[in-house]
Amino acid sequence: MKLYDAPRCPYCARVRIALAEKGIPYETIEVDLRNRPDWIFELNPSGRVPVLDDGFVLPESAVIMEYLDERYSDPPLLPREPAARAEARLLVHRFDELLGDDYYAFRRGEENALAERLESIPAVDSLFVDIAYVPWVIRARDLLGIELPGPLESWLEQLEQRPSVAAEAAVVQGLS
Ligand SMILES: N[C@@H](CCC(=O)N[C@@H](CS)C(=O)NCC(=O)O)C(=O)O
Repeated sequence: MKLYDAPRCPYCARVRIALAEKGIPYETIEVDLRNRPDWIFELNPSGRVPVLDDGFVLPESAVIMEYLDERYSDPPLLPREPAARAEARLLVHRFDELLGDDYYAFRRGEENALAERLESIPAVDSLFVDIAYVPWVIRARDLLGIELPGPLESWLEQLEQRPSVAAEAAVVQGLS
């Protein structure tokens, strides 16, 4: 398995964490986001990472996470029950409006509601949702210097007990 990856990219981080949770060995091919090679557009017409190659080429972090969860079922990321699975997928589908849009507005120095968004990050019992949101929370704390609200800080501290998430926090430390 190959992952076209960029350490700075939180979408790639979703996939790194999912791969680590599942203990899947893979080869990393680092893509320079400031000088993207032409061949990345052949793999993904948008030129974006992450892209997974598992004998076929798959872009889009949330789709990759679902693929990995189906292909390697242990440990499961999505809950078992269909309703809970649907709810988890919905929260990831709504990531932009629930966090992403305001995170990037903050980063661009535009008006934003990042503080409110961080107060109300969806708290559900789903590793799938946790993995989909945690890369931005780590970066908000460690790259944007934002003091996290108490409950979110506790949530992150708990997640950082997992080697997969601790490894991602170390990647971010290496960026700053
Ligand atoms: N919807 C995509 C977004 C991926 C994405 O935006 N990746 C960024 C890096 S963090 C990228 O490749 N940006 C290059 C560009 O937008 O041209 C996903 O979930 O995988």
